[in-house]
Amino acid sequence: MAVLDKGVWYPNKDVHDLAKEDSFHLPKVAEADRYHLYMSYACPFAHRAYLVINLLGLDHVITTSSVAAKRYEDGWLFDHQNPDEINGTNSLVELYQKANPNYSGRVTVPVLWDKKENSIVGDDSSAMAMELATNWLPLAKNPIELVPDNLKDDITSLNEWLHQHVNRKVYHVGFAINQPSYDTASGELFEALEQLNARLGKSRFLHGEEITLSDLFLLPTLVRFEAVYEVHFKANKKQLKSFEHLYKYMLALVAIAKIRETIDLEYMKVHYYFSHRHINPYGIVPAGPEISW
Ligand SMILES: N[C@@H](CCC(=O)N[C@@H](CS)C(=O)NCC(=O)O)C(=O)O
Repeated sequence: MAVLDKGVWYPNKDVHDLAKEDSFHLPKVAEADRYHLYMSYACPFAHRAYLVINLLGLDHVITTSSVAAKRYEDGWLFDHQNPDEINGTNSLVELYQKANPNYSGRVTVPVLWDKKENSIVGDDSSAMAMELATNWLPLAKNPIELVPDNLKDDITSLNEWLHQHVNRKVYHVGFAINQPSYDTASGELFEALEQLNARLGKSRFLHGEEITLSDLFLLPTLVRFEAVYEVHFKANKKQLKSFEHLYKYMLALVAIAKIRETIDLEYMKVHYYFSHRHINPYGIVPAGPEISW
């Protein structure tokens, strides 16, 4: 793990070794032309916030940009293709240091940047996606109610379940360092996928016939599955394609143009295979698989 400790970068220090961990507070009020979302096309957590912005048509009020695909010991970087046009920094570490020179904690995407206060106001994707989908709805060009009042509690609890059993679980499978932990994580992940497949056999989306925020939590993991998780993370107890309802559901979602344009499979592959040298020592990026969607 890599962290900043009182403003100093440690590429190999664990967050649990920090004396304090700083957090940020999301703005209470939506405001146009004030915030910028730093994300990575590879990150399934950042993808949640990016999906909400793009699908709801909030892109005219919040600008977004990605960090570079290749990650080294310095953490997330910016480059010519993916520059930091807001602050002109070279890395996300620099951005966190600029926001708080004494910051302690992980340096992660997504980051919501306040251009007025010159500071970070959020780095928790769950809270950020919920905030954007609700408080920002009046500013949306395409105001889909992703969190209807009567479903808010169900959506919040399913999002948490998806986070633990699916979104993070693939990392437990991929980063397992012994056979029993791999077996356990893989068993739990595929059990969760079975449950979701059964659920989607009964309704079009996770909470019924309309898309909700929970679908935007599940989708980021599904779209990375074939290109990355099945091979790089050995999450191949079964192929995603064999989950009939889950796969059809993914295809229906990626057929929506505003969703499809948030997905960059080539970038994802470069990020994961090149950057995780502990599980892919030579950083070779595979040629396949061919993905037709
Ligand atoms: N708090 C975060 C965690 C997001 C996260 O884990 N992002 C990963 C990329 S997928 C990251 O930036 N990791 C860098 C690190 O942990 O040093 C969230 O928004 O859910």
